[in-house]
Amino acid sequence: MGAPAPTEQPLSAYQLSEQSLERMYSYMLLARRLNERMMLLNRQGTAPFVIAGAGQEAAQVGAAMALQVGVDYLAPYYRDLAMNLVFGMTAREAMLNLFAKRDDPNSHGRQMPSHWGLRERHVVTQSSVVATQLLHATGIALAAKMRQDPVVVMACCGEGSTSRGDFHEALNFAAIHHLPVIFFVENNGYAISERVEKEVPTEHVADRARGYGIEGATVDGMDAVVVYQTVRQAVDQARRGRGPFLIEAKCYRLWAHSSDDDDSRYRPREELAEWAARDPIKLFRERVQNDGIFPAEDLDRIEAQIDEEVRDAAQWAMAQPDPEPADALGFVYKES
Ligand SMILES: Cc1ncc(C[n+]2csc(CCOP(=O)(O)OP(=O)(O)O)c2C)c(N)n1
Ligand SMILES: [Mg+2]
Repeated sequence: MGAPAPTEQPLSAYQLSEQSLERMYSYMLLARRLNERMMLLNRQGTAPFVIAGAGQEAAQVGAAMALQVGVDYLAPYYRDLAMNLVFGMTAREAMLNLFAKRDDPNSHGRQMPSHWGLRERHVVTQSSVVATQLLHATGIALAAKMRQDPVVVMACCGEGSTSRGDFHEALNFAAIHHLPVIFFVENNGYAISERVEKEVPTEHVADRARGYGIEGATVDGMDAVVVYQTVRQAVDQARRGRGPFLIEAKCYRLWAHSSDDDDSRYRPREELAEWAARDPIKLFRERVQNDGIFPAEDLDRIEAQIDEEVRDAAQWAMAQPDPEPADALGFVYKES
């Protein structure tokens, strides 16, 4: 799969405030720096397992910023660290999750790292079985519709997960009942070592929307602003009762599948280099600078603050307590 051609539109053509653009950059960079630090800790033997979203930050931040935090629901998948940051997760909490610490707000150390979920922030808990969250999201959207709550649910997965029955059942049900769900597929080209051509028979994942009579769109997932614009429109429609939308963000997994994978055994280095040249964070920085929105010094300042935040988060989280053995059955079932 080749990298899509970037858009030539200046940022001033979009209706995004400077503050929103700064938030976009900060969330993307924070996610990347957290992932880099996590991988380092893994290689040092301190963190057991890392599954990162490097290369998918623009897709994740653009999509999550189109939702109303505090109102809408997020059913993320494991790579969606950046989405969780937009929904309020802090760097320290992300590190507590990595180390499976007692105070990890996601599962208090019960789940694997990157299995998100926090009721107060409307982030739906997930299992390791890919695509199950799409059905949960559809159920939440049904409840919202029955209660007449103006809630939109964002259900995320990778393109490989769209081959599972759950994906098709979720789209079918959501389409029939006009439910407010955005199915957001982060097409990063691979399902572990399997290339997209062996996962999906159509050119685009979004082509599948037609089979369910719903709208679909394929967007450049390396461009946070384009993703935001597309998702925003779909969210507004869904909130007005127009039903579900399937959005495919074409991005790329810049790292191996996980800290336990060796991608050099199956992925051509030239392909990786082609996509790495379109690193979404590098592109965004160049764009806001070239369009005269932020001077380099402002961006350097943001970067320095984030580096400090990540260093602090890792050190602090490592020193936090592990779960108590006596508490092993806690946080599994609802306790009144
Ligand atoms: C039902 C199921 N089958 C297989 C797996 C093992 N598995 C974990 S991640 C993954 C790849 C999923 O690929 P994709 O949906 O494209 O997401 P990506 O990891 O590329 O972001 C697989 C096969 C699983 N977790 N669940
Ligand atoms: Mg994939």
